[in-house]
Amino acid sequence: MSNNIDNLLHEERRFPPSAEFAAQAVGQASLYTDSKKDRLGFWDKQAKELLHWHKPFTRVLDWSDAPVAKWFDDGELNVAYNCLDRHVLEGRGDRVAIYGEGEPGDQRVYTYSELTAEVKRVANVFLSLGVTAGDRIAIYMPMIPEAVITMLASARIGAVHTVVFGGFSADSLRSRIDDAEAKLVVTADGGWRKGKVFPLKPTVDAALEANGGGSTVTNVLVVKRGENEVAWTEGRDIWWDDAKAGVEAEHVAQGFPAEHPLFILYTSGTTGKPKGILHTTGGYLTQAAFTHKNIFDLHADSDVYWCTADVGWITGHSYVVYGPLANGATQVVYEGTPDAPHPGRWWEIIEKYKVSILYTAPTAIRSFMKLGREIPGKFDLSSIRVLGSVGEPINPEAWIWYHDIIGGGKAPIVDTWWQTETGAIMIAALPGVTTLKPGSAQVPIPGVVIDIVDEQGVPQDKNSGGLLVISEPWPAMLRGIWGDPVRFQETYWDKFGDKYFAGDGARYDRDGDIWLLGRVDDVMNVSGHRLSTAEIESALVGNNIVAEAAVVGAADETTGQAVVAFVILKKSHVDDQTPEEASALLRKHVSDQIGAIARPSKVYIVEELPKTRSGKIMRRLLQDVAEGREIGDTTTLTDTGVLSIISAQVH
Ligand code: 6R9
Repeated sequence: MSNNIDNLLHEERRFPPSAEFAAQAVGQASLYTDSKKDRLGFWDKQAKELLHWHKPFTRVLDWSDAPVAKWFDDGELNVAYNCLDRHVLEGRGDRVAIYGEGEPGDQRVYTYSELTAEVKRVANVFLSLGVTAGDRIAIYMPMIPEAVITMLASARIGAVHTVVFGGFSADSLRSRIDDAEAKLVVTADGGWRKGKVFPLKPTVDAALEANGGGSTVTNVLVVKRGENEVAWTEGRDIWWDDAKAGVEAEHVAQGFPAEHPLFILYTSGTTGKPKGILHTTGGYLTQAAFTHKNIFDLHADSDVYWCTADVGWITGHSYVVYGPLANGATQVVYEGTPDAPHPGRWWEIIEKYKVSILYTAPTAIRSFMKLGREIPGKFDLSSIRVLGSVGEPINPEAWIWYHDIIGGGKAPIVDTWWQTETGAIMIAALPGVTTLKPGSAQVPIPGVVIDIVDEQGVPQDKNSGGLLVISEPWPAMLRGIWGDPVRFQETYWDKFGDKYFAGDGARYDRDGDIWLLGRVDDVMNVSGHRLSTAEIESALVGNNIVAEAAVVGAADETTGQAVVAFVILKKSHVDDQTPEEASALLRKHVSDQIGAIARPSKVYIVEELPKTRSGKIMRRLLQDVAEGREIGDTTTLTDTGVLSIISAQVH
């Protein structure tokens, strides 16, 4: 990435907002001036304007327990009430909340009234299963309306959900269930993907049978979706429809303290074990709603919004569920993949629902670019007026294509930088105010303070780069790593004391706009999803034939980075198979262990790995090899011959 930065900073194209767009924009420049004048006063005002409080707060921020922040902590609210009931009570019950589009083309529409009734019913089901405030619910579902309903029903009763992406393996699911000590699992028989039903319930069964069976889970609630055959454990498994039958759609939402936990979401870190990122309610919902409304210029009574993320990722939490519904938006929830049953599927959906705001990832945009502009060209995309990007830096070529081909040459693109840990967008343009630069995420949102510092923590100025830090607590910030306060402190706070270390490199251009340069730690970004090298390495060495493994992310045209592994086989197993066979077997092994998303694009069987004198694998050099670059500084290597042997094998 860093090699490209000089080119990037020569990107001279500029896209100021049109006068028309600026005039109607929700977010005006005064947001910046107001928040600079009085940052906490600004968030106080947003929290009061955007949310309903069962009990008003009197304190905005308490940072005395740093690095665990408390926002609005003497106030009480109910997240589901904010996303549902109040819209109905204020006369918006007939507005569509969700256009649920199944991959095969089936459609289910929920108005705010219908969604509210359904969430109340499911909340009652949870209560009848003995789930109460503070209990954890694991969610392993396809992208269907029931996933959203489950999350909201959990929030409604003060339970804590942990959504596990439906592509993760039984082992990954089990380790998350165990870490969170989940009482209930909500899943589906299966869901639709690429024209086929992919089973989910069997994976839940396998997860719960692992480790000798005993787990914290007492019930599994199963939505019927794929109609695939499933095994049944009497007494534990319950069909969603049976559980709901005869259950009242009446449930009075109670207020919970603003620091009551809302969800845990697992994300990759620099060591093997995923981190359970903990988010709470009041501050999180304030910033999710604020950013959703202002960054996407939401006019809730006329826009149709579509965020293509799965609820298994943070983007699906903040910008499919909580932000849009808190703002009373109308949105599309699509189950399937972009190319099923035909490569124009997304554009067909935009035409069908007249989507006006689209939020997606650069990896998707690049794969559409490869297929050519003729495909979107067949559909009417004239409803589009705002485009968003998230997950990784968007390269200027993809930006321009997105702008011209999808946005009709006029829709502003907001490139939004944030993380699972930040909970909501942190760096982005305001589309009615900011002059856009393709490739730059641009400026901190109003009310957020970001710096780029050098290794010593010294803030950098225009035209220079370093490490991205967040210098002041923000409302949607993580409140910790579930069950591991020491790791929370070490990962984010030890490096710079009172500033949050994000793990990303960044640079200011001459105007002071921010350009993100990718991760500086051992975390890869594959198709906008974070994967840790350590996690995949530990899956590889978990295979009987493997002695040692090193994993790197290598630049990839479509996915941003691709997983590339270098593996040493155990002497006793070297002759069991050809290197090609070993490579195929290990790719499948990683996919089975972690999920298809982590499957290495290449596994090279090697005899040695480059190591420092202290025995550390030099992944940086392997990355040079994988990317076909000239190999960097090797002076700390024990044996430089190793690299030329590996290089010869790779190219
Ligand atoms: C929301 C999300 C976070 C990491 C983050 C950074 C990268 C996300 C980006 C971006 C450049 C953007 N990232 N958005 N890099 N420009 N607009 O993606 O959360 O899955 O936790 O990943 O993704 O490296 O640190 P998460």
